[in-house]
Amino acid sequence: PTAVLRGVQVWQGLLDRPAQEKILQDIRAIVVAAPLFSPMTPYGKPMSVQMTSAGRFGWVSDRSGYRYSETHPNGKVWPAIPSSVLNIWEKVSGSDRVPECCLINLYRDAARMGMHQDRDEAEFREPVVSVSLGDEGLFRVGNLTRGGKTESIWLNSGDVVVMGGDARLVYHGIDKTRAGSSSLLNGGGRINLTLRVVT
Ligand code: MD3
Ligand code: FE
Repeated sequence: PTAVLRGVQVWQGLLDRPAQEKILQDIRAIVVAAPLFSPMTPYGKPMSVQMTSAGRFGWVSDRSGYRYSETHPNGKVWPAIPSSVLNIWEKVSGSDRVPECCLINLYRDAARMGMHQDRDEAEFREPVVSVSLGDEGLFRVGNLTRGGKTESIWLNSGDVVVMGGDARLVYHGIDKTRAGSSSLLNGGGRINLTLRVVT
């Protein structure tokens, strides 16, 4: 990694522009089959980030809460995770397993993601791998419990982040994105992919 924040490994510039464009092309096909949606929080307010997934499981949220589901809210199974994305997992995860979910987050305008833990997966010994595409996003890493000091880093298009070991359960979020900082996405915005083992 080129940077480590509280055990979170950041591989800056891992993906060159052609690799980013290939992944984006694959993501576009996924979004046609599994349209983006704004998940409803249990409080009844939609999240500012739009989401969809690929893989055996996708992440959904509705009045009954957050959970992994084998189907999109439209009732269909999720598209497969493309090899362009699986290749990244193989390179950096150090895991013997295959990812079962590729969550796709789209940040447009003032979308952000508040500080949270990822703990809906059954196996915390497996890492989470994240891929940033498009506009820069200000990523914040905290602690194993809510509150306390935090560290931040701007994630650029092509950066890959690995959360494994003790870092797997740290609080983290995206405070904001920098509009116009990348020309990758038509219409601007930031896409983040997270690869996870769920079961
Ligand atoms: C640290 N996504 O989807 S990616 C998420 O950029 C999520 O969309 C953010 O947090 C985004 O849950 C941040 C980096 C990331 C992802 C998962 C983690 C950092 C993590 C899990 C544990 C610790
Ligand atoms: Fe997260």
